[in-house]
Amino acid sequence: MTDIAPSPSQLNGVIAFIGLGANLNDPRQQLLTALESLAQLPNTRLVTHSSLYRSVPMGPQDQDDYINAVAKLETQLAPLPLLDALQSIENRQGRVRKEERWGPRTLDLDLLLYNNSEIDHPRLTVPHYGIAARNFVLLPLAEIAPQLVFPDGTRLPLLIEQLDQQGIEKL
Ligand code: ROI
Repeated sequence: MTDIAPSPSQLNGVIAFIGLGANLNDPRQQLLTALESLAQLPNTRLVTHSSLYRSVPMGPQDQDDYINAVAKLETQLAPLPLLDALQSIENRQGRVRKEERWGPRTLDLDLLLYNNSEIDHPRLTVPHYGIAARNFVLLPLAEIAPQLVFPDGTRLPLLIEQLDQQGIEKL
């Protein structure tokens, strides 16, 4: 009997969407490096990602514009191991967690959605709490998953219709 290792294209896992954001230390490059790291995660395939977007900061305005994107993964990692993997990518790219709420950051990786699951854990809330109100999440998400329906039945196209699309530009 011959053992044949499954090639990444045969991986069967669940779909997870990751929000990427950065506004320090060459934010475009931060996102490109992070996308490469996502593609290297174990037992995971980077299915696709959105364009990069430039967005005005939500929160304190005395910080630079952000670069944002959304990535679609197929993964066999459970939610918390996936969260650990995302945080280790953030840390490798020089993320320092500061006291200041909503301050600038070199890289934010948010687990937005995990396989139509609703997760309420001390370390992890899925869907991500800010998802429905943030144009820098919804627009890139709609670019790669235009017909997406959230676990609570909310339809992404409806949110996009109602969305304030000021202050964001596709690059
Ligand atoms: N604002 C924008 N435009 N993009 C972000 O990714 C982002 N991330 C944050 C806060 C500080 C809330 N503001 C942001 O964490």
